[in-house]
Amino acid sequence: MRRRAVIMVAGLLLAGAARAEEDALAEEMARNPARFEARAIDLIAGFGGPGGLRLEGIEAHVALERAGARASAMRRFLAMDLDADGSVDRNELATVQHAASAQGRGRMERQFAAADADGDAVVDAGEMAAAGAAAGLAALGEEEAGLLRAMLRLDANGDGALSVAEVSAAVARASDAT
Ligand SMILES: [Ca+2]
Ligand SMILES: [Ca+2]
Repeated sequence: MRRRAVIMVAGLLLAGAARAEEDALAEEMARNPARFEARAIDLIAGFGGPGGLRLEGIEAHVALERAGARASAMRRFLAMDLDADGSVDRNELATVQHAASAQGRGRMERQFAAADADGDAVVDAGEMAAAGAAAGLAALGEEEAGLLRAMLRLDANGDGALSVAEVSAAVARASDAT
């Protein structure tokens, strides 16, 4: 009995999440239809196959964006690892800061402090990876990823792929409605 209630609640929550995603999609479309359409068409061109954009294409886009931001963040720390032992300590930070602009010094200080999760004045390999992961999520967050995945709701003929025609039709419908 209780289990059934749990399953029902879980089902309601899932339905709620799907609705929230749908609302977010409609909102995004209404906010700036032309920009939404352009972005969707770019995604289809960049990550879609012959039939259009599938979920795998969206996931590839999300992963690529995050990997780029992750690599940039990790590269900054790797460039400070002067003795190549896989971690950055305060001495290394100070040496690198010495050669940087005043603005750069402040930024490095903030990045170092933010990455040093355990506060031991060393950014170790695990903390570098975590800083990279955080930068990836900051570049393309879960909310935005959910919105991109929700674009597949515009797949009007239900073949699992979103075409330019389907996007344009959905945007036209949304514009008519407002
Ligand atoms: Ca080092
Ligand atoms: Ca640390």
